[in-house]
Amino acid sequence: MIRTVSTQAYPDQKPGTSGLRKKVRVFQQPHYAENFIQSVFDAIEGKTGATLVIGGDGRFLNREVIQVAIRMAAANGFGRVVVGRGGILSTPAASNMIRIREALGGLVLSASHNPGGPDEDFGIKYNIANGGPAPEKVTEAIYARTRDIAEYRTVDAPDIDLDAPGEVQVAGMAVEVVDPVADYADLMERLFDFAAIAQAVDGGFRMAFDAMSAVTGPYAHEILERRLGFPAGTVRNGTPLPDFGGHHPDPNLVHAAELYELMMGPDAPDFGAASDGDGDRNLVIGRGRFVTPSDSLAMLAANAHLAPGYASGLKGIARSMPTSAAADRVAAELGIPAYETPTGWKFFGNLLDAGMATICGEESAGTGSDHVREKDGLWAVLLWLNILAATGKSVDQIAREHWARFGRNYYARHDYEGVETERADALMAALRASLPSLPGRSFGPLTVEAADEFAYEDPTDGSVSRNQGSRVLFRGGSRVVFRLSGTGTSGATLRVYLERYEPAGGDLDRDTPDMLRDITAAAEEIAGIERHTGRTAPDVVT
Ligand code: G16
Repeated sequence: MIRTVSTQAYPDQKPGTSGLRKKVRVFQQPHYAENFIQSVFDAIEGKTGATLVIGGDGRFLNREVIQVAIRMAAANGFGRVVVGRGGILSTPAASNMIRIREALGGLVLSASHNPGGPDEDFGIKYNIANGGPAPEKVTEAIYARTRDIAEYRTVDAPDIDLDAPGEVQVAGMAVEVVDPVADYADLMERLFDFAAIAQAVDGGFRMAFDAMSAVTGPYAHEILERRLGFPAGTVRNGTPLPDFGGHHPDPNLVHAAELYELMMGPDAPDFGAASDGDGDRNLVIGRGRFVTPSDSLAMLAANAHLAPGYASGLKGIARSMPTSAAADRVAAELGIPAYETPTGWKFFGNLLDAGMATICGEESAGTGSDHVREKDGLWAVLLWLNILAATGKSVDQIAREHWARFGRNYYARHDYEGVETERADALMAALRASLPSLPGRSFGPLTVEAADEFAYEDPTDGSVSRNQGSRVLFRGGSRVVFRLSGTGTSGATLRVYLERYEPAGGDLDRDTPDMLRDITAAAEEIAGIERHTGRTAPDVVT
């Protein structure tokens, strides 16, 4: 019954910031997906009889790879596969499913916010038993296996009907097709005060949610419209499409421009939000007020106690290094620890498991908590809704009051996309080499206080991750961080993170580009972006 298929290793299957992400055409090479899935199975122990969760964001190739993965799971000894109906599971819902089904792990098929379709992107990520992305030691073992794989195991069995809920057998392994939404929606209902939000809706509170034709559509319809009573039409682009309707399912001001226009316009509803391809990112905009992801983390942390799930307070707050320090100020005031990790949600898992942190967030539009082990777009939206309902305040009011209390971290990220890899590497190498000489030097009105290459020692297991971005800290709390993205699929993306701290009582409601002008100029001078890349301006500013 089990068939062993000979294969040849591919040299390019190194998982990035979040799993293996490549063009669909790359995944369509013979045995490409099979090699990676077998390498995952070979790198993990305890498969015999275990449960595996499989689901994805519905993008092009999702269903095909799920069928492949089911057959391979049967051949590799799993006892049960739990798969979302239609092949759908948002990333946070997959994380929840792994936890509640006590699965060994899960395959999450997604390239997140990257576009989908035959010429676009696909991805496979392995999550471990805590529901979170595999830590580096696991992804390194997977990568090592991809380098010398010579065969994979599968069974001869027909495709299962992914749209028929219920249980079937595949070569002696049970496959359960489950409702992808219900368990997740129930979890949200336990964490948040749905009655208070529903009452606000009754009182005329209005919102717009853009699901970007991606995975959160069914979740948002169920939670926002059915359970909370927002009128039909609140959820826009709510049907997941294999190519996301040709759009880029990235909830930022560039790709969710329509929502932004609406929220800044005369007929803006009270609250606007969007989520990405796989449902783990969020964008939050109040009427006339955009909230940066870094600020959103800080404001959510400062007000989380208003939601029933967090009424007893937070144990700690964790953020990725390039995320602004706004959350640290909240942690200091709450008297709880603040952690600074490398970019990548996988670094939060140990802190959450150890009960050291409750809320985590990243500048890349990700926020979440210990309810699952992934960032969670709708969770962030619901916590905002809970806070707005409990306080009766607007987003703008919450933001202004927050800055008046903690000061404001003006923040922007400049992305230079599709840069030739060698040029980007040369820029980073030159920058790294220059770091020791920077302290004491001035760039316009700014003087460098410290400059280093960020390294992280995990406080729970002592593992060390080096080369996680170059940071230049200026006197007074401003800084610039440079790193190359680990999620792109063509060339290199240079990310430049700019931050300026303005203390309480200072200029708290100014234009961000104005406030960051000096730092932006210093970043160019320090890294020679134009000299190395030929680019005079970023492609995306978020
Ligand atoms: C992934 C990771 C995040 C990370 C983001 C950007 O998000 O899970 O932790 O912040 O990529 O990473 P990079 O700067 O390396 O491109 P997602 O939503 O793409 O899974």
